[in-house]
Amino acid sequence: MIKQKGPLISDIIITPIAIVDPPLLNAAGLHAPYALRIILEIITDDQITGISEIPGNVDIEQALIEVRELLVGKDVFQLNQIRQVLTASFGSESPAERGEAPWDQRKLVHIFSAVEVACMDIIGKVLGRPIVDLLGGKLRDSVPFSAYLFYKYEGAGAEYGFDVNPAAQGWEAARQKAALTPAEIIMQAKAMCSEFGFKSIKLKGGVFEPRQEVDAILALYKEFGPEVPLRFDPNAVWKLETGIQYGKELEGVLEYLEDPVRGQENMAALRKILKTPLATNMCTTSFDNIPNSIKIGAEDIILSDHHFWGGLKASMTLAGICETFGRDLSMHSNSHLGISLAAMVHLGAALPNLPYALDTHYPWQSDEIIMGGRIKFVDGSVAVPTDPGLGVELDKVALAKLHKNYLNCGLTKRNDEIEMQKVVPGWKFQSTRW
Ligand code: GKR
Ligand code: MG
Repeated sequence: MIKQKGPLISDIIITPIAIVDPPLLNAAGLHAPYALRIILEIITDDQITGISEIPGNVDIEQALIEVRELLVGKDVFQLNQIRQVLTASFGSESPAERGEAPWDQRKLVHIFSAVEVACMDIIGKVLGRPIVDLLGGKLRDSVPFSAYLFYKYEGAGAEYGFDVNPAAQGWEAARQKAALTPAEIIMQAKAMCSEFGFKSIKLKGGVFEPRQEVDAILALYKEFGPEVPLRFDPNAVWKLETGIQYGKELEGVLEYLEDPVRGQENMAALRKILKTPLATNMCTTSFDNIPNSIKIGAEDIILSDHHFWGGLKASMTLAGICETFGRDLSMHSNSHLGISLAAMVHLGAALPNLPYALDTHYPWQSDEIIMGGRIKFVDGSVAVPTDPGLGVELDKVALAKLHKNYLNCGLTKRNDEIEMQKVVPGWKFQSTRW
C-alpha cells in the first residue's frame, strides 16, 4: 500500500555557521576571515532528517525562524504547496532586491532553496533514490568544475593567518600565499589545477585596473595554451568603452567573458561588438529578467545557482528556458561547503546540456560539515552521489564547532567593503569603477 501523505515536517533546525575563508579580493572589497553559511535540518514525524546549506545572513536566519512556524505539519512531498505558503507569507521579491554586489542578497530565493533541498533530501531518502533522480535522472556520472583563481592577500582566513601552516606544500601552501601579480596568479593556477585536476580556469577580476588584470589573463593563456579554456569575471565594474577595448584585446583568448559591464543594456551593446561569448550572474539573475534578456540579447550564458534561483527544480526550469531561447547554462558559486557542493553536483548531473565546467569556491575552504570530510575531486570532477537524497550526512560535531565560530566571530552578514577598509582605510565599493 503506497503512503499518500507525509512524512510531515515536525521540526526545522536553523544553524548559522562561520567557515574559515582566505582574504580573497573582488570588486566589492575583501573576503572576511570567515564566510557565513546557514545549515538547515528539516526533521519529519518519522524521524527522517533532510539537510541544506545556503549563504549566511542574519536577515535570512530570522526569516527562516518564521518559516519554521509556517511549515511544521506540512507534507515534505508537497513542494508546490510549500512554495505557495512561503510566497503568501513573504510576498514577491523584485530583481532589484538582489543588490549591486557580486552576490545575491534576496531573502525569498534563499529560503525556497534551503527548504526545497532539505525536503528533496528527505524525499530521496523515503524513495531510496538520489536527488538527481528527482530532477529527471542523471545524464553523467561525474560533474566537471573549473579552477577559480582569486587575487588575494597573504593568509588562509580566520584573522589572516590563524590556520597558516609554514610547512604546507602544494595547493595548501598556495592557498595561503598572496597573489597580486600575473606570476603569482600563474603559481596559484598551477597549484590548484595540479591538486584538483581542473581543466579550465576562471580568474575573478574587477580588483585592479583592467590593464593589470588583462595582462594576468594573457599570461595564463601563454602558460596553459589554448587547450585550457579561460574565463574572466570583472563583476560588472567596467564601463562599456572599457569592455569594448579589453574585450577586443581578449578575442580568441577567452572561453567566455563574465559580467564585464553592468546591466542588460550594456551587456547587450557589448555582445553586438564582441565575438567572445558573454556570461552573467549579475544582469540576468531572476525569471523576471528573462523576457528583456531575450528581447535585447543580454548574454550567451546564464550562470545558474540553486541558492539564488530558488532551488534545484527552479534551476531545471531555467535550463529549459535557456534551451528554448538559445542560452547556454552554467553554474555560479560563492564560498561553500559540501552540502551545497553535493546539491550542485546533483543539479549538474541532471542538466540536459553541460558545455562548461561549473564554478566552485570549494578549494578555498578548509572546513567541512559532512561525515567523511571534504569531497574529493578526480580530474577536476566530482562523482555524482548515489546514496538516497543528497548522499551526504551532517557531521554534528563539526556543525557545533562551526556554529561556535559564528558566535565568536561577530559577523552577521557579508560585507566585503568593511573588510577592505580594514586594509585600505576609506576604500569604497563603486558599482562602475573603470
Ligand atoms: O566570492 O568574491 C567572491 C565572488 O566575487 C562572488 O561573490 C561572486 O558572486 O563568484 C561570484 C561571481 O561569479 O560573480
Ligand atoms: Mg560572476
